[in-house]
Amino acid sequence: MLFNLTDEQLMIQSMVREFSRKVVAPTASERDKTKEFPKKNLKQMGELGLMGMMIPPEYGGEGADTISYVLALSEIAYSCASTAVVMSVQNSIVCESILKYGSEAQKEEFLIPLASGKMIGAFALTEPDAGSDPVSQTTTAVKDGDEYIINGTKRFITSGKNSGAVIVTAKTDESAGHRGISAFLVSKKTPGLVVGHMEDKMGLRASDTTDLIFENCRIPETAILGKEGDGFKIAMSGLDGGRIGIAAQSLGVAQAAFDAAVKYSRTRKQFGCAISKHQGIRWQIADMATQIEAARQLMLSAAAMKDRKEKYTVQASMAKLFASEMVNQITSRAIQMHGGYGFTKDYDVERYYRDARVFTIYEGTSEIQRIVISNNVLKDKRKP
Ligand code: COS
Repeated sequence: MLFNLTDEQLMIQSMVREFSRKVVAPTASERDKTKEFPKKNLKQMGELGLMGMMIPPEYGGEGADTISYVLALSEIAYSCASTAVVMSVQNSIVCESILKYGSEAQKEEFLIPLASGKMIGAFALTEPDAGSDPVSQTTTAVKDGDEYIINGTKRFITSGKNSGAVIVTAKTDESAGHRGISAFLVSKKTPGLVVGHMEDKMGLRASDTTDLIFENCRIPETAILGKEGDGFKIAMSGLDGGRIGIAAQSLGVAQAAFDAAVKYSRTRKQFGCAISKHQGIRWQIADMATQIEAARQLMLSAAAMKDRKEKYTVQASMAKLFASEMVNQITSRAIQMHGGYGFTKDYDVERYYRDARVFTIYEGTSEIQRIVISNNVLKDKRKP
């Protein structure tokens, strides 16, 4: 499929590119060292309409399409992957799930501040012993009159500390498999909900990743998202959109690493000429450019399918699988092209390499994407 981006999509891409390079990039390396959450940048991104891009204006968003969103997200990831992951979780799995499944009251209370960037959102599915297999989660939500009582621990929650609201999944019926999981939209101020251990990660260091602990956390029954038993479906459909976002993050970081490597190859001289004159380097540049372009097309294709309201689960998995594996190769090659300098903190490629590592892991590992894709090809579900 040939993508002719519309004037509006190109305008959004160029506006975000300018903002990202001028405002987000200059402090990214420092943030990586200090682990300071990019609050100021995110506030400005909210003002630019980047925190609820696909949400209609009546709920505080921009009403943009998915293609515009992935273009914008790639541009933010180009400068700072930590900032991009917060934008990604907020736009797709948080805002879109509330838009799709939330009540009017939930939209009023949470979607409007989230989509306009006044509040940060989190999504809590993973647990210490339930990652790739979310059906094995043990967090429970027990009905008590017109309330639910939630107990359990969620792990690796992006924006766990800095969020104002969280979508949490919990079992409302422990004997019903995936149909016994429900989702709830919970204010972080709720008594019984505490932020636990904060991870010390190799990359995405300015994005906070924490445990969220629910201890007899009482929420009103109106906090449910959708209806009882909808939680697994809400998570899976949210992850479909989220996975296109990981492809966009991968693309942004890959492009940044590639641009840095090309620039370096033109200035670094060995054996009497710029290393870009050596065939070994030229072939690497050609392969890297081709891999990036292939990932871009997969990402745009999945986004276009979502915009056309077609079923895009498999294409989202393909885009995520290919782009996240691609960026790990590109960032590694970019370091190799920088030689010893690439191994130092003086060059950004070292940060890109660390940031990219999680892309083949979060929102479904590469192995999970292969399960989704092969199930679809074989029309036959695998044995776990
Ligand atoms: N959108 C909406 N519903 C979906 C869906 C999707 N993409 N994928 C599955 N479902 C629904 C199915 O329709 C089915 O519902 P019914 O039984 O009501 O028909 C149900 O979910 C179960 O589907 P299925 O049996 O295909 O799911 P599996 O248990 O075989 O496997 C995988 C699902 C492995 C793909 C899933 O567990 C998964 O994605 N795991 C990774 C989780 C993950 O990404 N974790 C990281 C979280 S970071 S927030």
